[in-house]
Amino acid sequence: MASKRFVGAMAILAFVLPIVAMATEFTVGDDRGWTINFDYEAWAKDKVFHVGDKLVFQYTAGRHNVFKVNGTAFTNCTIPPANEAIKTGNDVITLATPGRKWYICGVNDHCANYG
Ligand SMILES: *[C@@H]1O[C@H](CO)[C@@H](O)[C@H](O)[C@H]1NC(C)=O
Ligand SMILES: *[C@@H]1O[C@H](CO)[C@@H](O)[C@H](O)[C@H]1NC(C)=O
Ligand SMILES: [Cu+2]
Repeated sequence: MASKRFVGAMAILAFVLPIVAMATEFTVGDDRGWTINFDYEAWAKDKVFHVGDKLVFQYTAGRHNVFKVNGTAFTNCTIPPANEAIKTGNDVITLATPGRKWYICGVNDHCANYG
């Protein structure tokens, strides 16, 4: 199934490997944080995530949010119910299990970033 997403979409896929001795904290998007028009695919590509590591999503509360979704919802930008949103603006998510993890922004069309 072809992705409908464009470069700059607020959607991130992390491959999480088994636990290591020292956990790492990753600020998603580094200095840019969680925002539109940032290539999260490229950001994640050269990172190695392990169980116990943390993903920190930083943004102005209200502008964006974070939903943990499955691969189908990630591919289709299907936004879960609003009550599942993580939305403090400094959202720390601990990678608790190995495998693929998907996170998207549920505000407007940020996930697909149609513009
Ligand atoms: C993905 O999540 C959606 C919404 O929660 C659910 O309906 C669907 O069955 C899930 N798909 C898989 C492959 O788990
Ligand atoms: C995802 O999108 C594809 C292609 O548009 C569609 O065929 C499929 O039914 C969608 N899946 C869900 C769970 O919405
Ligand atoms: Cu957003």
